[in-house]
Amino acid sequence: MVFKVISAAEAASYVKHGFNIGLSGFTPAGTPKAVTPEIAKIAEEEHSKGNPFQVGIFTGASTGDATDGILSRTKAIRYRAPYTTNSDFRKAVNNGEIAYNDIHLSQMAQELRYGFMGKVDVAILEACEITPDGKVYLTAAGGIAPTIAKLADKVIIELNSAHSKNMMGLHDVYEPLDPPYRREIPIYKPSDRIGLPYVQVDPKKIIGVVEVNKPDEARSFTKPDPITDMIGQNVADFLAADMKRGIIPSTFLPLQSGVGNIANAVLGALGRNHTIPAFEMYTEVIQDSVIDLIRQGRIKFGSTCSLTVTNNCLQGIYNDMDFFHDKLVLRQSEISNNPEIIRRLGIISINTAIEADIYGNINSTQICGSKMMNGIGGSGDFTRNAYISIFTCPSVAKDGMISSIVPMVSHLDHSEHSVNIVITEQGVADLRGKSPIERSRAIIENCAHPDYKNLLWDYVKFASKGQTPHTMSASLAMHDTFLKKGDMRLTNWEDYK
Ligand code: 0RQ
Repeated sequence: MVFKVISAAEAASYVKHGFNIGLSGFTPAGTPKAVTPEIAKIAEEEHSKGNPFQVGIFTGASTGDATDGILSRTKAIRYRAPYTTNSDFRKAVNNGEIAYNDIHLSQMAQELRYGFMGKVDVAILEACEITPDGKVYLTAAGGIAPTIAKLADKVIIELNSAHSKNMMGLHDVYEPLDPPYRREIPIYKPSDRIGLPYVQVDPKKIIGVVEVNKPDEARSFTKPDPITDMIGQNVADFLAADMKRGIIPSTFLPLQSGVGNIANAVLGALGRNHTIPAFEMYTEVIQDSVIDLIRQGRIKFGSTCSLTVTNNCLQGIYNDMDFFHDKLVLRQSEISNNPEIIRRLGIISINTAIEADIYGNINSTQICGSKMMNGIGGSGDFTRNAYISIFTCPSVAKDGMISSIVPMVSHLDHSEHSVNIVITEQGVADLRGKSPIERSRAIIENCAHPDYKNLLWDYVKFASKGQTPHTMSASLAMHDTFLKKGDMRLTNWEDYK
């Protein structure tokens, strides 16, 4: 190896208080795992001496405990962008200890290039191979790797032997030019390849290579339950019906699907519905369910930013790379989530809401308006540009004490102008071509839980008239009642008139 092999601790010693660190990966897939715990140790040591030590973190999306978890617990993060799912990070953000910038995933790389978030001091890339001239072959995710490698003063490589070198060739690395020189991104179908299979890093910037053998911190999802199964079934039935009446072409359109149990249930139901032909995915995250459907021939091709799969599933892909190499491509988030491509390809997007309001506005990120849950992720990139944008959620949360359908969302991520379809286990509200009042009827009638229907109808009856009827003193009364009494069902409109 022409590059110096260094320990994770030595690599971490290059990171100073106030640095901004760029990380490869997207979800725990492809995220560095050895150097960041050593940075946390330095933070602990410095803090014990009374010295400040905090860094900024730039990533593709969420990471794992070895990054967001450990660094949050040791109070080593000053600033971070974008999406995250870590509970320790969440606590620190909601306590006001970390500045969290929850931007659209497609914008992360370009906002770094534009200089909106300050300089990148060090980039840490997880690789399965590196050549003497600085060709870095990434592992299970594209993230923002080429951008941080280009912008950073110094680069650290985590060469992780837990990832097979069979990964070489799966990535398509392409960085658009910035305005005023940007051209169209020439992807015309999900399987188009437009770039290189590696990230070219200036060898002079590479501090050293840390040899690692650590699998991704993959999460396994709980099995679908009757509620997520019903949501999945409703999505599949809706799409099949739209295809039957010619709104979706008979060849079908590429799908994007978010992450989590509902997404898994939706894909399972789509796979089982044989009136829907084998389809393609143009998405940001591929979970185990997609890999199963590729093996079954129900999904023809998957373009993604990450393989957020269980370690068993990932090993299965590595072992069967002869089968998978022409059925998968890994891209950076700037390309997998690019609005231009999403609109051109006519993607059907399926994402998860925390709550939807009766007019079709969606909150995906904040509980009761102020407590951050995870972040917007790629849901905005896809929703605003989709051929059909779908949001799913159970009709109630916390054993029925919270209705996911409310008069007005307590925080807005996706507006009524972008949201086409809302689906709960109760049914489907098709909002296309409808006025706000027509939308409210469809959402309350088809999506609200029976415990909440009358409460919501009563709100509509007494709301002040207008194009989007609302009474300001009552629009958030269900949330207010939950915060005061612990159950939205106890809302009494008389108290808010
Ligand atoms: O709380 O963890 O205490 O049990 O929220 O909800 O039902 O387990 O569903 O794991 O899919 O998460 C929207 C957060 C849903 C997620 C969200 C509580 C509920 C539970 C989790 P507990 P579930 P999920 C993909 C693209 C971002 C947007 C997106 C998400 C916890 O899907 O982060 O899709 N989406 N991005 O009890 C209070 C409500 C609630 C509520 C749910 N109305 N009020 N609590 N919960 N609804 C990501 C990427 O781009 C990589």
